Amino acid sequence: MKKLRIIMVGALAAGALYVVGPSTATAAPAPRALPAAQPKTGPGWHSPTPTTDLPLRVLARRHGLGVGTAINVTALANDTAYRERAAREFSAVTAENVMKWESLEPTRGQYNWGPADELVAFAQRNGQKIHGHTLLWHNQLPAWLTEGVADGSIDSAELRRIVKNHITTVVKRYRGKVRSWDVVNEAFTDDANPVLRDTIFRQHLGPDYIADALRWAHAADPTAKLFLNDYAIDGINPKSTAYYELAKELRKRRVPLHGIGFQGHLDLQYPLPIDAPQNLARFDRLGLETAFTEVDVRYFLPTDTYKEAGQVGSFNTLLSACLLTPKCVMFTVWGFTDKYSWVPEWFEGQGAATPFDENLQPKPAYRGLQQVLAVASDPNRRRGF
Ligand code: 9MR
Repeated sequence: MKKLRIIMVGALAAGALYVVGPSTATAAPAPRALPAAQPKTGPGWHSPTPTTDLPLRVLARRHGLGVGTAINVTALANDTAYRERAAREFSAVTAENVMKWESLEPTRGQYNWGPADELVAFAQRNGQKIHGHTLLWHNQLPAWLTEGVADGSIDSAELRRIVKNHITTVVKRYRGKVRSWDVVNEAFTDDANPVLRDTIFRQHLGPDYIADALRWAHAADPTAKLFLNDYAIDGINPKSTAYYELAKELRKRRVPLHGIGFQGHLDLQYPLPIDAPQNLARFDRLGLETAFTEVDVRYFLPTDTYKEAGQVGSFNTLLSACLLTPKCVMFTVWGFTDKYSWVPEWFEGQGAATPFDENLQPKPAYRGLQQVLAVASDPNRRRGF
């Protein structure tokens, strides 16, 4: 206590010296004239409150940015408040599960298009673009495929035909409807020296399977933007650098790769990827689109004000990184309400990771996104400073 008091007295004294110092030593310089007040009307002026409380899709429009959400198709069918909020807030949607291989082709040769078609119809009714997720992923593959490969009844040549056929069939069905596809999802390992994951695709189609998949998808819909998508690549780290090197090589070989998806699954117990703008910039310089594709910010419950503030800052960091990147086209959250988030099921004790609570009411994280969209000038097209 005594020690603390001494420090405080010292600090006060230092402060007093600092304040008194300059005026006794030399005359204070005359303040520079303030610029004339900016007019509070006309283009570029956004008065704070009334125009900030607008749906995200409206606020994002002047940036040319899509704001998206993953959609739970069961909730879409059964929950009116969910459906209305999804339509009102977002200009892009991603299927949380129903466009994955296991869901589209549960039995070999028998496609189950129903749920995916419902999502496409919903998006079209509401003027939303669709980000297709995902053509090739080592998870949520149909059992007939993984078992067939494991027991040798599907050999490498056949797997190649099956994969080509899957990509072609799915991309063609949604040609002109899906704006962009995650062609390969989570292709790299997580360790200090990331390499291509040892999936059935890597094993049986060879290391160039990503280029092949991109070419097959491009042939099926030449207008779709083709992405690679992964988690833990939001900042600069060995894994994002592995993507950077791969992207550079694919571009050099003129393989049709058009974008990189940064999932943005953040967790408050880990460092915030504050260098996301620098990371996205290097992909941007390769001529690629970028997007945050699955943003959520989880933490250990219960909620407190520290965590809430951390969550606001985390969402805003990623959104700002996107706005700072000329070709960052989309900012998508992985579910917009805690009511249906994947987080509590997968991480024990964690949750509250989305911008709306379980009653679909806006949380501070949502207000933060609104404010960043409202306040940000577009650094590439509209900054008039
Ligand atoms: O949110 C999805 C969850 O409902 C599924 O059970 C899970 C199965 O692996 O996949 C979740 O979505 C994942 C996405 O497809 C790819 N990136 C990570 C997402 C969260 O796990």
